[in-house]
Amino acid sequence: MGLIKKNKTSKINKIKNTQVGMTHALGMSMKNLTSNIINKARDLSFNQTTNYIHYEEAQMMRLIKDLVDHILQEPPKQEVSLKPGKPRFVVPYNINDKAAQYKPLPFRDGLRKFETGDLSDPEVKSEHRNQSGLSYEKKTGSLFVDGIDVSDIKQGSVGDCYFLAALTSIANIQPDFITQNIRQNTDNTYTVGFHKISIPSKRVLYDEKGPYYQAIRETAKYCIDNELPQWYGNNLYARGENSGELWAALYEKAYAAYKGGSYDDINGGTIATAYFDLLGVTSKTHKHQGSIETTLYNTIQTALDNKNPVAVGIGPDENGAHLSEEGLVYNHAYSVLDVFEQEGVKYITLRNPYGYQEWNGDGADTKNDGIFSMPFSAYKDNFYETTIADYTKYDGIYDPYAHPKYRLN
Ligand SMILES: [Ca+2]
Ligand SMILES: [Ca+2]
Ligand SMILES: [Ca+2]
Repeated sequence: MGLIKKNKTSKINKIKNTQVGMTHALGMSMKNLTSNIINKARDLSFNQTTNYIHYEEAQMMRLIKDLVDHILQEPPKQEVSLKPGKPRFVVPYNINDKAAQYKPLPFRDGLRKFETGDLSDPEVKSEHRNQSGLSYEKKTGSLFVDGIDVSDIKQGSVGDCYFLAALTSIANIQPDFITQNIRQNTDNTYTVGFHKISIPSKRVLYDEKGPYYQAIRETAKYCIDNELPQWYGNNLYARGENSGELWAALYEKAYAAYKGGSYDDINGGTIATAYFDLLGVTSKTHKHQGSIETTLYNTIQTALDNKNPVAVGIGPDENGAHLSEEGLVYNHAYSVLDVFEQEGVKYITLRNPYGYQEWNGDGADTKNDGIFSMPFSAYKDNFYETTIADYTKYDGIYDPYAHPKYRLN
């Protein structure tokens, strides 16, 4: 048994003050719990004769244990300072958690390596550097106008169709991902989240195939301002249908910062790389040559039903032509928006990231907004391979087979 004399209110107050001080340090959510504990301690056993509170140590210990457990569950409120060279963040991605499969990767407070102020603006493409009419200017507008849709993204004068086609396919199917991975900061800068694979330790691991390094996925956030390369007053690179909507151009600018600090660094790439950089997941590519039409159609339909983004690439023309006779752009990437059947014919709906220049064969429409449908058989024949961001299988963090360059044999 322990004793607290109740009429010595100063002692109660002292406890209270200590608790309040602790509450302040730990955050408001602790307040109720600590005052509950104080009240419970008071009510435990007030002895009218002795004017003392008699309390069972076991009871007090339980209360204190509850408090300690609660403290331990509380995430740290202060920012985490991280040593360079140490892994910043390992995402324990549970592939069996169906709900998690479609969740965007959220910003994690406390991981601000790339948020300590504005990064320098990426250099424009080398071919643009000495051209007149070009300037880097603050672009006023809103991050989002009328929500997110595919027309918010139009490719400019850099060859990042693979990135913008991937981004468009995400905007089409998972618009919440976009809103959660780009945000405006209070100082009018913007932060965009990407993903990286790195090797946190040179410790060699072994499996049945031999030695490998463990590769992990990290989140990497890039802070940029609203200065964008302008060409006589218009965005030189990505822009939206509405010139006052900034998110696509800012996403692209942050991607240039992430890929090396120049728009040259994003000039050319693969859809699968873009999906990894954007979503942190591996992709599956389906070569069209030799594939079975129905199987490919069903695979794409299933992917879209499961909200897995899909994009497609078309190879270069043998003779170096820019456009096919039916209006497809060679050496280009398109977003896959939908598949459907009409009167027994299978179709696919695509979008050219240019925001114009459409297929003019069977199924063509008259609105030149870059979105068009074509028979699936023509899709299979004209395009080279379909890439599906693979949420449902494996995200590639810990699997050395998904990242063969980390194998040591
Ligand atoms: Ca700047
Ligand atoms: Ca919009
Ligand atoms: Ca159209």
